[in-house]
Amino acid sequence: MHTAVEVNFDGLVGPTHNYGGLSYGNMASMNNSGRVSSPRKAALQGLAKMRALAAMGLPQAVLPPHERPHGATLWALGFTGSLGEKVEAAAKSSMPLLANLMSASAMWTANAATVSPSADTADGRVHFTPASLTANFHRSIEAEQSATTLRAIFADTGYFAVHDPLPGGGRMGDEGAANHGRLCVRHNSPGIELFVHGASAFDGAAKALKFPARQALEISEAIARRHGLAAAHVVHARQSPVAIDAGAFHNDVVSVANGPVLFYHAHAFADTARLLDDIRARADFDPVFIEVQAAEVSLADAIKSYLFNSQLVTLPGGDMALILPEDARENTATHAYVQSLVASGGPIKHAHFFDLRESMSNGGGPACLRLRIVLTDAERAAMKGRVLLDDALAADLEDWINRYYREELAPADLADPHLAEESLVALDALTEIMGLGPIYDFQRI
Ligand code: SUG
Repeated sequence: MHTAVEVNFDGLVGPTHNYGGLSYGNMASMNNSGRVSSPRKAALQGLAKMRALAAMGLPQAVLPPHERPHGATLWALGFTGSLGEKVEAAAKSSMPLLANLMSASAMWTANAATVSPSADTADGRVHFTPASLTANFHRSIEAEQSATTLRAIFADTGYFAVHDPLPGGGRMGDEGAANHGRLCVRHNSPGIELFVHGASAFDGAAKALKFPARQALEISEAIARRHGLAAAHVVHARQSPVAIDAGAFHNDVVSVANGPVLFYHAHAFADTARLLDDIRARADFDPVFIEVQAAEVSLADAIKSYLFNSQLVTLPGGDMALILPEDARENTATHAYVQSLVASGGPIKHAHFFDLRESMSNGGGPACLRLRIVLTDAERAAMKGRVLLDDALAADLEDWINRYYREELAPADLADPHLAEESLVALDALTEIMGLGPIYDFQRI
């Protein structure tokens, strides 16, 4: 029997990281719109988390940022001339439009794709569906690059199937692994894949919401079908409308699964009792449900502190640990809860806090920054490129960040044609470091 491990693929924060106020329904993005960002700090904070998890003995990998500004979309929108000229013309036409094309939002790789491990799929390959992310324009332009990058790394079609993003107009949204979890006892045997949706695309329920329900039931069902998952191993659950309207724009803001554990807020799901029954009915192991009551941590505190946007990981010795943002330590109710949780004698025995403020200020916590990919030894060996983080790669990435990234970025700087040039020069150098070949459009023209 092959061993299989979960590899966390973190998104490297791109050189144009900024606060564009682009995500309606995401409180942090809405509240921090227009603030001055620090791309360098953001990238270094993310890298520090990757290094720390690798040092805990957890397999860690990196996904590169996307091309920003997005030249192909500038061109498609009728902006012509050199890159600098396109950026200047776009800035004159609409700064909000330019902000969309400059966003470094691809850092949140939990939204890059939904991934099913080979133990779960009919053809025994790892299946990927890059997310269409159609709920937000700045994120919808990620889909094509995510597919290209995944195909560069997971190029061996004997082991991997990287599908095209699903069609998505209207409410047929796909937000990737942020609405997907997997329960299992061992990664190399079939797990239960948990798909969470905001609403059906067609029943009108989403219209009653204040904030968008980003993931459609029909999309989750399509992914389960095309990945070849056995119906007996799939569970669909609906997000609670209350959670969406309180700011849980993705389910991973209010729940996280790892191994046999589902850790979630009492208000995360529309029908919790049914979800737990569905899991119990399918599990050939004892699932562990850790439900946090509103009296312990209110929904508002959970969303503000990102308690559930932690990474729940299994350490090499078998203990589970929560990887939390500093914000969860600063929030009194959340911190008290975490202290009681690790002391309770349950499976979660450790809590580690990381300063991820630059990403958090756009609504991206530890779990948003990583895409979990379960791989057997043979699949891991079949990956292309220098993506697995070791000390040497971490040192090269740190040098690269310090060399190319700006210390600060104000909203008006997005119109600076030099920033656009700097960004592409940096990405060109990165593909050399990561041995990925010409994955960006600008490298192929
Ligand atoms: O899609 N924020 C992202 C945050 C994604 C978090 N990911 C997960 N929960 N898995 C979003 O709302 C804000 C960008 C800005 O406003 O500049 C943004 O896109």
